[in-house]
Amino acid sequence: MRKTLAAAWLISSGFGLFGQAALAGDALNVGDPYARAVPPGQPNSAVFMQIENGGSEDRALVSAQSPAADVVELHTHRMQDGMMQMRRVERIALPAGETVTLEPGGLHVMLIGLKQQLSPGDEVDLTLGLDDGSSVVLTAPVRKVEPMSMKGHEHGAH
Ligand SMILES: [Cu+2]
Repeated sequence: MRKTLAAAWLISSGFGLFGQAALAGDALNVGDPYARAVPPGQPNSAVFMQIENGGSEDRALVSAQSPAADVVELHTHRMQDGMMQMRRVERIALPAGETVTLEPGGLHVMLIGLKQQLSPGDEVDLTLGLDDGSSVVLTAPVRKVEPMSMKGHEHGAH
């Protein structure tokens, strides 16, 4: 694990129904978080990562916040009428004992209305809110992500 990430780990207690709920955050392990680099002027970007739930209870990601963007939403991609489209989701399930991957073309944390430049080498601070009221604070380095392949979408050419 990168040193900067380890140092960025903070588990803050929330307002869970039970006193021990705040401890649930300890069972979560976020691996390899990164934000997509975008050219200056581009309004939106996304953050990806792997979230491992090493605990015995199912958890869910229910919110995200970042000083880097006006609005932060949880998104997925879905095929609709033969087109890949982004959709906002209320929650991202984190089943006990499983690892959920947020990746280009799939689940992601959407940054809408960027307030800072996202160039390779920059960093994005992100707070993930969980369904038990706890939260996870992390820092995601900005990386260049190759655009999704558009092969298979180009049926219109004659
Ligand atoms: Cu999105």
